[in-house]
Amino acid sequence: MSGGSGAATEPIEVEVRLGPGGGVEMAREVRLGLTSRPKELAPKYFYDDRGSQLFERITELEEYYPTRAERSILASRSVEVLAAAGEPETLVELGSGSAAKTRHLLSAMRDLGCLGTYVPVDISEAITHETAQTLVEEFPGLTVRGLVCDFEHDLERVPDSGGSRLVAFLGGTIGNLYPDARRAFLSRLAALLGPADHLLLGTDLVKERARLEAAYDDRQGVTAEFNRNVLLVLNQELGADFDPEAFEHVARYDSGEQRMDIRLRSLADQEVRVEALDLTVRFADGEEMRTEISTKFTHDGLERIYEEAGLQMTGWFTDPDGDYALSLASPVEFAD
Ligand code: SAH
Ligand code: AVI
Repeated sequence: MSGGSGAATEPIEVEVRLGPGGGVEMAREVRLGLTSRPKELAPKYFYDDRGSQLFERITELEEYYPTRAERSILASRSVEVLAAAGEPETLVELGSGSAAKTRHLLSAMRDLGCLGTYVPVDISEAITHETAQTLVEEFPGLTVRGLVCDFEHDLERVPDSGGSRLVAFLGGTIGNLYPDARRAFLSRLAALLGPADHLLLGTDLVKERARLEAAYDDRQGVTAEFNRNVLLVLNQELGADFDPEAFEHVARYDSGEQRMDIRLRSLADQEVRVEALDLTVRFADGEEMRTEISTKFTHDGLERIYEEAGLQMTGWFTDPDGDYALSLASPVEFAD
């Protein structure tokens, strides 16, 4: 192991910053969501172990093109992306999940000789440990410094291992934030980036309604199961008694807002008890509760979004069909 100072450097260190019950402010947020009109739950609550596994199944579905499209860009252009990002030594990944596509970036970093540290940041503890373990086996010499947290809450706690950083936010997860939250999040991220750092952002692009709605309402019903899983999370974490079969999955494209609007529709008049909140919630037959938005972007729209956050786009990479984009950005304050 290590010699001299005796301070061994572990290949994997993962800090966990989640309170008991899985969510930093889960009780407060869920109470607010269930007592609002219309009712709403935050998508970060999809991702317990089962939710993370269901999401992995979504990424393999015929209808769900974003993962395939993003993988094709990373498989063919990672070296170019890394060169444009100044061959960073550290790869930070927000919402890292299984990091399945991230391997293309890590392989390219290894081939370029700059691979040092990987920093996965995710709200799901099990998948983060699993990913860290798999990656150190796959990339000998790799150091992993993970953080299990709500990245909106704990962004400033992402470990800084020194050297230049590429902060990847893949999968289109930025699209799951509302515009105000997105602006605040990107501004905070911009403030954390140094002169040699870059953001690599994955975004699904605007396209025709039929493809979008099929991608979020697959024939096998995996997305419906993923959506209803949030109810099981509430049962588990907050002692609720939701019957997931009493709700149906709804996925509509809102062309005005350019986003998928994902909901659960109550199939009956029903009452649900949430023990940990000492709350009884009524659902009317047909009442819809939003569980997620998934925003779709355009090149020009994204340029404006970056600008509002103090960032500037420095690279744009799409798949051959133009379904999906990876863009590079850096803080305006360091622009020449
Ligand atoms: N990047 C992967 C996974 C995308 S799924 C891919 O492209 O396939 C979204 C991931 O973000 C999940 O792993 C989920 O656990 C994580 N996530 C969602 N909201 C989060 C939050 N608020 N804080 C931290 N992680 C979050
Ligand atoms: C994680 N996120 C980018 C996915 C998306 O496409 O918005 C989550 C998802 N929801 C339903 N299917 C996939």
